[in-house]
Amino acid sequence: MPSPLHVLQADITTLKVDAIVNAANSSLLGGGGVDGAIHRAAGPELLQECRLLNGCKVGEAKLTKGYRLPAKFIIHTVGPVWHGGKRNEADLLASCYRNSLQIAASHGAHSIAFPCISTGVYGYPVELAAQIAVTTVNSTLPQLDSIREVIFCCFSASDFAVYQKLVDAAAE
Ligand code: AR6
Repeated sequence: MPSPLHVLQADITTLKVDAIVNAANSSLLGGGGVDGAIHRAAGPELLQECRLLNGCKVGEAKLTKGYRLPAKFIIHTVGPVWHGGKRNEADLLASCYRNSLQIAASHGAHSIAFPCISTGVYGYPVELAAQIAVTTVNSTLPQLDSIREVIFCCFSASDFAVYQKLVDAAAE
């Protein structure tokens, strides 16, 4: 069976998938990085819907429509800020991936794309974050029948290389 895991170097706002994941902050009212790019591309209706969600805790996920994006849904999750690894960052980051997949599956999504959550402004080392991303997706997918494709959408060539190596190793 072909692996459901794929790695791309792309702007996540351009992907034609059922759901893209946003690396948001707990206000869910927008910000910089991928969050800013998603709000700009989706249009102002996204902020209106986000205002009704009452924010989101670290490690949890909430779903909105995709509005002007090619993606049908946006799943907003809040990654942990990196404090050196001793403040439960790994568990919280794993929860982001698990909860995002679960909410996507509960809305019937077949394909989902993740950015490298927490590895920008929030400072999580990309190698450590990528290991958690790949391991958590691999362990969660068998419980979720609807999801057939998971894309790790990397912005930089160096992030792409990190993920590609891990995904290749996981497929062996
Ligand atoms: N497509 C894909 N990936 C992107 C894009 C894009 N268009 N733009 C940036 N990235 P960050 P965080 C990558 O900082 O660390 C926001 O202000 C980026 O290169 O967006 O979770 C929120 O509101 C990096 O690899 O998210 C929060 O306050 C990855 O996305 C805070 O930043 C994540 O970087 C969240 O910080």
